[in-house]
Amino acid sequence: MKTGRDSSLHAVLVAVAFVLLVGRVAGADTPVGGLISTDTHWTAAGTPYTVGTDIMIVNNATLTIGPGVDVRFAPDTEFKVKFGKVVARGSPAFPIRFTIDSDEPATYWRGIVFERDTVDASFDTEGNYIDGSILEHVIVEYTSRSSWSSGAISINFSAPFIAESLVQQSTVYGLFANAAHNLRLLNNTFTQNANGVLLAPDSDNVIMTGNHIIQNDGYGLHVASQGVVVSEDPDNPTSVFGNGDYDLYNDLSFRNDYTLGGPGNVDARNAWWGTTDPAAISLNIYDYMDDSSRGLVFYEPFVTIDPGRIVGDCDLSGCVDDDDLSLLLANWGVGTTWGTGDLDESGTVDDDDLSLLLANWGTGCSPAGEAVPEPATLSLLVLGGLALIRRRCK
Ligand SMILES: [Ca+2]
Ligand SMILES: [Ca+2]
Ligand SMILES: [Ca+2]
Repeated sequence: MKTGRDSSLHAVLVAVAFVLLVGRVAGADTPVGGLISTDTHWTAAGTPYTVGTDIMIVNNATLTIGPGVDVRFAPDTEFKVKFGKVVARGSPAFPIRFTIDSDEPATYWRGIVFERDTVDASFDTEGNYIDGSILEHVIVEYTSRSSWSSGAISINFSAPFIAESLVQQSTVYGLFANAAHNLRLLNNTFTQNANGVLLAPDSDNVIMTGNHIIQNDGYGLHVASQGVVVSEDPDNPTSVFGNGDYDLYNDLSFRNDYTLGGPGNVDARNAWWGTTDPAAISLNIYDYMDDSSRGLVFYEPFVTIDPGRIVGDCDLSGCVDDDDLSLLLANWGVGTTWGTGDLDESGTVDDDDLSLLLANWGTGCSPAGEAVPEPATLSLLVLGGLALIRRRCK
Protein backbone atom coordinates (compact mmCIF):
# COMPACT_ATOMS: atom_id res chain seq x y z
CA MET A 1 0.00 0.00 0.00
CA LYS A 2 1.32 3.44 -0.96
CA THR A 3 1.89 6.00 1.68
CA GLY A 4 0.76 9.58 1.20
CA ARG A 5 4.41 10.52 0.82
CA ASP A 6 4.87 8.01 -2.03
CA SER A 7 1.90 9.46 -3.91
CA SER A 8 3.13 13.02 -3.60
CA LEU A 9 6.60 11.93 -4.78
CA HIS A 10 4.91 10.18 -7.67
CA ALA A 11 2.99 13.34 -8.51
CA VAL A 12 6.21 15.37 -8.45
CA LEU A 13 7.94 12.89 -10.74
CA VAL A 14 5.03 12.99 -13.17
CA ALA A 15 5.13 16.78 -13.13
CA VAL A 16 8.90 16.81 -13.75
CA ALA A 17 8.52 14.29 -16.59
CA PHE A 18 5.73 16.41 -18.07
CA VAL A 19 7.83 19.57 -17.97
CA LEU A 20 10.75 17.75 -19.56
CA LEU A 21 8.52 16.28 -22.23
CA VAL A 22 6.79 19.57 -23.05
CA GLY A 23 10.18 21.27 -23.04
CA ARG A 24 11.44 18.70 -25.53
CA VAL A 25 8.38 19.02 -27.77
CA ALA A 26 8.64 22.79 -27.84
CA GLY A 27 12.34 22.44 -28.74
CA ALA A 28 14.50 25.48 -28.28
CA ASP A 29 11.64 27.90 -28.92
CA THR A 30 12.65 31.42 -28.04
CA PRO A 31 9.68 33.70 -27.52
CA VAL A 32 10.34 37.29 -28.64
CA GLY A 33 8.35 40.46 -29.21
CA GLY A 34 8.07 44.12 -28.37
CA LEU A 35 10.87 46.68 -28.49
CA ILE A 36 14.45 45.75 -29.29
CA SER A 37 16.40 48.62 -27.75
CA THR A 38 19.83 47.05 -27.21
CA ASP A 39 22.09 45.12 -29.59
CA THR A 40 20.68 41.62 -29.90
CA HIS A 41 21.79 38.38 -31.56
CA TRP A 42 19.51 35.61 -32.73
CA THR A 43 21.37 32.41 -33.59
CA ALA A 44 20.54 28.92 -34.85
CA ALA A 45 20.87 27.64 -31.28
CA GLY A 46 17.76 29.58 -30.27
CA THR A 47 15.67 28.81 -33.34
CA PRO A 48 12.77 29.00 -33.85
CA TYR A 49 12.14 32.51 -32.55
CA THR A 50 8.41 32.86 -32.03
CA VAL A 51 7.05 36.38 -32.29
CA GLY A 52 3.97 36.96 -30.14
CA THR A 53 3.67 40.75 -30.44
CA ASP A 54 4.99 43.32 -32.94
CA ILE A 55 8.75 43.70 -32.99
CA MET A 56 10.24 47.16 -33.30
CA ILE A 57 13.93 48.04 -33.40
CA VAL A 58 14.49 51.35 -31.59
CA ASN A 59 17.22 53.28 -29.78
CA ASN A 60 19.69 52.74 -32.64
CA ALA A 61 19.99 49.06 -31.72
CA THR A 62 21.28 46.37 -34.06
CA LEU A 63 19.47 43.06 -34.39
CA THR A 64 21.82 40.47 -35.87
CA ILE A 65 20.25 37.26 -37.16
CA GLY A 66 22.46 34.33 -38.10
CA PRO A 67 22.16 31.57 -40.73
CA GLY A 68 19.55 28.88 -40.16
CA VAL A 69 17.31 30.97 -37.92
CA ASP A 70 13.54 30.63 -38.30
CA VAL A 71 11.45 33.55 -37.11
CA ARG A 72 7.79 32.62 -36.79
CA PHE A 73 5.28 35.44 -36.44
CA ALA A 74 1.90 35.19 -34.78
CA PRO A 75 -0.94 36.21 -37.12
CA ASP A 76 -1.13 39.98 -37.79
CA THR A 77 2.19 40.80 -36.10
CA GLU A 78 4.88 42.80 -37.90
CA PHE A 79 8.59 43.46 -37.77
CA LYS A 80 9.50 47.14 -37.93
CA VAL A 81 12.96 48.63 -38.16
CA LYS A 82 12.18 52.05 -36.71
CA PHE A 83 15.51 53.43 -35.52
CA GLY A 84 18.54 51.17 -35.90
CA LYS A 85 19.33 48.26 -38.16
CA VAL A 86 18.73 44.61 -38.84
CA VAL A 87 21.65 42.53 -40.11
CA ALA A 88 20.05 39.28 -41.29
CA ARG A 89 22.61 37.32 -43.29
CA GLY A 90 21.79 33.70 -43.99
CA SER A 91 23.71 31.46 -46.34
CA PRO A 92 22.65 29.45 -49.41
CA ALA A 93 22.47 26.27 -47.33
CA PHE A 94 21.07 27.94 -44.22
CA PRO A 95 18.76 30.78 -45.16
CA ILE A 96 16.89 32.79 -42.55
CA ARG A 97 13.13 32.26 -42.75
CA PHE A 98 10.54 34.87 -41.72
CA THR A 99 7.22 33.06 -41.77
CA ILE A 100 3.81 32.67 -40.18
CA ASP A 101 3.52 30.79 -36.88
CA SER A 102 0.40 28.89 -37.84
CA ASP A 103 -0.62 25.83 -39.79
CA GLU A 104 -3.98 27.36 -40.74
CA PRO A 105 -4.35 28.21 -44.44
CA ALA A 106 -4.79 31.88 -45.39
CA THR A 107 -3.24 33.06 -42.13
CA TYR A 108 -0.71 35.86 -42.42
CA TRP A 109 1.66 38.10 -40.54
CA ARG A 110 2.22 41.66 -41.74
CA GLY A 111 5.79 41.64 -43.02
CA ILE A 112 8.98 43.66 -42.52
CA VAL A 113 8.86 47.46 -42.52
CA PHE A 114 11.89 49.72 -42.82
CA GLU A 115 11.26 53.26 -41.62
CA ARG A 116 13.01 56.61 -42.07
CA ASP A 117 15.54 56.15 -39.26
CA THR A 118 16.74 52.75 -40.48
CA VAL A 119 20.52 52.75 -40.86
CA ASP A 120 20.83 52.54 -44.66
CA ALA A 121 23.18 50.06 -46.29
CA SER A 122 26.58 51.38 -47.33
CA PHE A 123 28.85 49.97 -50.01
CA ASP A 124 32.49 50.21 -51.05
CA THR A 125 33.52 51.56 -54.43
CA GLU A 126 33.09 48.09 -55.99
CA GLY A 127 29.56 47.84 -54.67
CA ASN A 128 30.26 45.38 -51.87
CA TYR A 129 28.13 45.72 -48.76
CA ILE A 130 29.91 47.28 -45.81
CA ASP A 131 27.37 48.16 -43.15
CA GLY A 132 23.76 49.07 -42.43
CA SER A 133 20.53 47.16 -42.72
CA ILE A 134 20.68 44.05 -44.86
CA LEU A 135 18.47 41.07 -45.70
CA GLU A 136 20.64 38.45 -47.42
CA HIS A 137 19.69 34.83 -48.08
CA VAL A 138 16.38 35.29 -46.30
CA ILE A 139 12.91 34.00 -47.08
CA VAL A 140 9.88 36.19 -46.37
CA GLU A 141 6.54 34.48 -46.82
CA TYR A 142 2.83 34.45 -45.93
CA THR A 143 2.33 38.15 -45.32
CA SER A 144 -0.64 40.43 -45.79
CA ARG A 145 -1.44 44.09 -45.19
CA SER A 146 -4.64 46.03 -45.65
CA SER A 147 -3.13 48.73 -47.87
CA TRP A 148 -2.51 47.69 -51.46
CA SER A 149 0.55 50.00 -51.57
CA SER A 150 2.63 47.87 -49.24
CA GLY A 151 4.68 44.73 -49.39
CA ALA A 152 6.03 41.71 -47.59
CA ILE A 153 9.04 44.02 -47.38
CA SER A 154 7.97 47.68 -47.14
CA ILE A 155 10.63 50.35 -47.43
CA ASN A 156 9.82 53.94 -46.49
CA PHE A 157 12.39 56.75 -46.77
CA SER A 158 15.23 54.28 -46.33
CA ALA A 159 17.51 51.94 -48.29
CA PRO A 160 18.38 48.58 -46.77
CA PHE A 161 20.28 46.12 -48.99
CA ILE A 162 18.05 43.28 -50.17
CA ALA A 163 20.07 40.43 -51.71
CA GLU A 164 19.84 36.72 -52.57
CA SER A 165 16.42 36.49 -50.97
CA LEU A 166 13.07 34.89 -51.75
CA VAL A 167 9.77 36.67 -51.21
CA GLN A 168 6.62 34.64 -51.78
CA GLN A 169 2.96 34.36 -50.79
CA SER A 170 2.30 38.03 -50.09
CA THR A 171 -1.29 39.22 -50.61
CA VAL A 172 -0.02 42.66 -51.67
CA TYR A 173 3.41 43.26 -53.23
CA GLY A 174 6.52 41.23 -52.54
CA LEU A 175 8.42 44.49 -52.11
CA PHE A 176 7.20 48.07 -51.85
CA ALA A 177 9.66 50.94 -51.89
CA ASN A 178 8.47 54.46 -51.21
CA ALA A 179 10.90 57.37 -51.16
CA ALA A 180 13.82 54.97 -51.28
CA HIS A 181 16.98 56.51 -52.65
CA ASN A 182 19.79 54.45 -54.20
CA LEU A 183 18.08 51.22 -53.22
CA ARG A 184 19.83 48.08 -54.48
CA LEU A 185 18.08 44.81 -55.21
CA LEU A 186 20.47 41.98 -56.06
CA ASN A 187 19.65 38.38 -57.02
CA ASN A 188 16.28 38.23 -55.29
CA THR A 189 13.27 36.16 -56.32
CA PHE A 190 9.77 37.62 -56.05
CA THR A 191 7.27 34.95 -56.98
CA GLN A 192 3.72 33.83 -56.23
CA ASN A 193 2.74 37.11 -54.65
CA ALA A 194 -0.36 39.14 -55.54
CA ASN A 195 2.14 41.49 -57.25
CA GLY A 196 5.92 41.47 -57.51
CA VAL A 197 7.67 44.79 -56.85
CA LEU A 198 6.27 48.33 -56.58
CA LEU A 199 8.72 51.20 -56.87
CA ALA A 200 6.50 54.05 -55.71
CA PRO A 201 6.82 57.78 -56.46
CA ASP A 202 9.58 59.66 -54.67
CA SER A 203 11.94 56.72 -54.90
CA ASP A 204 14.85 57.22 -57.25
CA ASN A 205 17.92 55.44 -58.57
CA VAL A 206 16.66 51.98 -57.70
CA ILE A 207 19.28 49.67 -59.17
CA MET A 208 18.35 46.05 -59.78
CA THR A 209 20.31 43.14 -61.14
CA GLY A 210 19.95 39.36 -61.20
CA ASN A 211 16.44 39.44 -59.74
CA HIS A 212 13.69 37.00 -60.71
CA ILE A 213 10.28 38.65 -60.80
CA ILE A 214 8.26 35.76 -62.05
CA GLN A 215 4.84 34.20 -61.79
CA ASN A 216 3.17 36.78 -59.60
CA ASP A 217 -0.61 36.98 -59.94
CA GLY A 218 -0.83 40.62 -61.04
CA TYR A 219 1.98 42.98 -61.95
CA GLY A 220 5.58 41.82 -62.04
CA LEU A 221 7.45 45.11 -61.77
CA HIS A 222 5.31 48.21 -61.19
CA VAL A 223 7.39 51.34 -61.73
CA ALA A 224 6.27 54.73 -60.48
CA SER A 225 9.68 56.12 -59.56
CA GLN A 226 12.37 57.71 -61.68
CA GLY A 227 15.86 56.50 -62.43
CA VAL A 228 15.04 52.82 -62.19
CA VAL A 229 17.51 50.39 -63.76
CA VAL A 230 15.89 46.98 -64.12
CA SER A 231 18.93 44.94 -65.10
CA GLU A 232 22.21 46.70 -64.49
CA ASP A 233 24.60 43.83 -65.28
CA PRO A 234 24.07 42.13 -68.67
CA ASP A 235 26.07 39.14 -67.37
CA ASN A 236 23.64 38.74 -64.48
CA PRO A 237 20.32 39.83 -65.95
CA THR A 238 17.08 40.39 -64.12
CA SER A 239 14.31 38.02 -65.27
CA VAL A 240 10.75 39.30 -65.54
CA PHE A 241 8.18 36.96 -67.01
CA GLY A 242 5.11 34.85 -66.43
CA ASN A 243 3.30 37.48 -64.38
CA GLY A 244 -0.50 37.50 -64.57
CA ASP A 245 -1.01 41.13 -65.53
CA TYR A 246 1.93 43.05 -67.02
CA ASP A 247 5.52 41.99 -66.52
CA LEU A 248 6.47 45.67 -66.37
CA TYR A 249 3.85 48.36 -65.77
CA ASN A 250 5.13 51.90 -66.29
CA ASP A 251 3.12 54.19 -64.03
CA LEU A 252 5.27 57.25 -64.82
CA SER A 253 3.78 60.06 -66.90
CA PHE A 254 5.25 60.73 -70.31
CA ARG A 255 7.35 63.91 -70.11
CA ASN A 256 7.66 64.64 -73.81
CA ASP A 257 11.10 63.07 -73.79
CA TYR A 258 11.83 60.13 -76.07
CA THR A 259 15.36 59.53 -74.79
CA LEU A 260 16.52 56.72 -72.53
CA GLY A 261 17.19 59.15 -69.69
CA GLY A 262 13.76 60.79 -69.98
CA PRO A 263 12.16 61.28 -66.57
CA GLY A 264 9.08 59.26 -67.49
CA ASN A 265 11.04 56.43 -69.07
CA VAL A 266 12.33 53.16 -67.66
CA ASP A 267 15.71 51.59 -68.45
CA ALA A 268 14.77 47.92 -68.79
CA ARG A 269 17.57 46.93 -71.16
CA ASN A 270 19.47 43.66 -70.78
CA ALA A 271 16.67 41.82 -68.98
CA TRP A 272 15.33 38.35 -69.71
CA TRP A 273 11.62 38.35 -70.52
CA GLY A 274 11.08 34.62 -70.94
CA THR A 275 10.98 34.96 -74.72
CA THR A 276 13.06 36.22 -77.62
CA ASP A 277 10.03 37.57 -79.49
CA PRO A 278 10.01 41.39 -79.28
CA ALA A 279 6.27 41.49 -79.96
CA ALA A 280 5.61 39.15 -77.05
CA ILE A 281 7.84 41.23 -74.78
CA SER A 282 6.06 44.43 -75.79
CA LEU A 283 2.69 42.82 -75.15
CA ASN A 284 3.66 42.25 -71.53
CA ILE A 285 4.99 45.77 -71.02
CA TYR A 286 2.58 48.64 -70.38
CA ASP A 287 3.99 51.96 -71.51
CA TYR A 288 3.70 54.81 -74.03
CA MET A 289 2.98 52.32 -76.81
CA ASP A 290 -0.22 51.30 -75.00
CA ASP A 291 -1.15 54.65 -73.49
CA SER A 292 0.47 57.89 -74.70
CA SER A 293 0.13 59.44 -71.24
CA ARG A 294 2.76 56.97 -69.95
CA GLY A 295 6.50 57.09 -70.40
CA LEU A 296 8.47 54.69 -72.54
CA VAL A 297 10.10 51.44 -71.49
CA PHE A 298 13.43 50.73 -73.19
CA TYR A 299 13.74 46.96 -73.30
CA GLU A 300 16.12 46.51 -76.24
CA PRO A 301 18.63 44.98 -76.30
CA PHE A 302 17.22 42.12 -74.28
CA VAL A 303 18.86 38.90 -73.17
CA THR A 304 18.13 36.01 -75.52
CA ILE A 305 19.04 33.06 -73.35
CA ASP A 306 17.29 32.22 -70.10
CA PRO A 307 19.82 33.02 -67.33
CA GLY A 308 18.09 30.40 -65.20
CA ARG A 309 18.67 27.68 -67.81
CA ILE A 310 19.87 24.29 -66.67
CA VAL A 311 23.50 23.64 -67.51
CA GLY A 312 23.54 20.91 -70.15
CA ASP A 313 20.08 21.69 -71.49
CA CYS A 314 21.25 22.68 -74.98
CA ASP A 315 17.77 22.63 -76.53
CA LEU A 316 16.19 24.52 -73.57
CA SER A 317 13.61 21.78 -73.10
CA GLY A 318 13.99 22.08 -69.32
CA CYS A 319 15.62 18.67 -69.05
CA VAL A 320 19.15 17.38 -69.68
CA ASP A 321 18.79 14.20 -71.70
CA ASP A 322 19.91 12.36 -74.81
CA ASP A 323 18.53 15.06 -77.12
CA ASP A 324 21.07 17.45 -75.63
CA LEU A 325 23.83 14.88 -75.83
CA SER A 326 23.01 14.26 -79.51
CA LEU A 327 23.15 17.99 -80.20
CA LEU A 328 26.46 18.37 -78.43
CA LEU A 329 28.07 15.38 -80.17
CA ALA A 330 26.72 16.45 -83.56
CA ASN A 331 28.45 19.81 -83.11
CA TRP A 332 31.71 18.51 -81.64
CA GLY A 333 34.55 20.86 -82.51
CA VAL A 334 32.36 23.16 -84.57
CA GLY A 335 29.59 24.46 -82.30
CA THR A 336 29.99 27.96 -80.91
CA THR A 337 26.68 28.57 -79.10
CA TRP A 338 24.76 27.20 -76.15
CA GLY A 339 22.25 25.64 -78.54
CA THR A 340 25.00 23.70 -80.27
CA GLY A 341 26.60 22.43 -77.09
CA ASP A 342 29.12 25.11 -76.12
CA LEU A 343 27.90 25.12 -72.55
CA ASP A 344 30.88 26.93 -71.05
CA GLU A 345 30.81 29.58 -73.79
CA SER A 346 34.46 28.92 -74.61
CA GLY A 347 33.81 29.21 -78.34
CA THR A 348 34.17 25.53 -79.10
CA VAL A 349 32.39 22.29 -78.23
CA ASP A 350 34.82 19.93 -76.56
CA ASP A 351 35.23 17.56 -73.64
CA ASP A 352 34.74 20.38 -71.10
CA ASP A 353 31.22 20.79 -72.42
CA LEU A 354 30.63 17.05 -72.48
CA SER A 355 31.72 16.86 -68.82
CA LEU A 356 29.31 19.66 -67.91
CA LEU A 357 26.46 17.94 -69.69
CA LEU A 358 27.12 14.56 -68.11
CA ALA A 359 27.52 16.13 -64.67
CA ASN A 360 23.99 17.52 -65.01
CA TRP A 361 22.46 14.49 -66.68
CA GLY A 362 18.77 14.08 -65.83
CA THR A 363 18.45 17.51 -64.18
CA GLY A 364 14.95 18.92 -64.67
CA CYS A 365 13.65 15.71 -66.24
CA SER A 366 10.35 14.69 -64.70
CA PRO A 367 9.96 11.04 -63.83
CA ALA A 368 6.75 10.99 -65.84
CA GLY A 369 8.46 12.48 -68.87
CA GLU A 370 11.21 11.06 -70.94
CA ALA A 371 12.95 8.24 -69.10
CA VAL A 372 16.44 9.01 -67.86
CA PRO A 373 18.70 6.41 -69.45
CA GLU A 374 20.40 3.95 -67.15
CA PRO A 375 24.12 4.58 -66.68
CA ALA A 376 24.87 1.64 -68.98
CA THR A 377 22.76 3.19 -71.75
CA LEU A 378 24.41 6.53 -71.13
CA SER A 379 27.87 5.01 -71.56
CA LEU A 380 26.78 3.44 -74.82
CA LEU A 381 25.45 6.79 -76.04
CA VAL A 382 28.70 8.55 -75.20
CA LEU A 383 30.82 5.74 -76.69
CA GLY A 384 28.66 5.84 -79.81
CA GLY A 385 29.06 9.60 -80.01
CA LEU A 386 32.82 9.42 -79.51
CA ALA A 387 33.09 6.71 -82.18
CA LEU A 388 31.21 9.06 -84.50
CA ILE A 389 33.64 11.87 -83.69
CA ARG A 390 36.64 9.58 -84.25
CA ARG A 391 35.29 8.58 -87.66
CA ARG A 392 34.82 12.25 -88.53
CA CYS A 393 38.35 13.12 -87.51
CA LYS A 394 39.91 10.50 -89.78
CA1 LIG B 1 2.97 47.14 -74.60
CA1 LIG C 1 17.09 19.30 -73.15
CA1 LIG D 1 33.08 24.87 -74.78
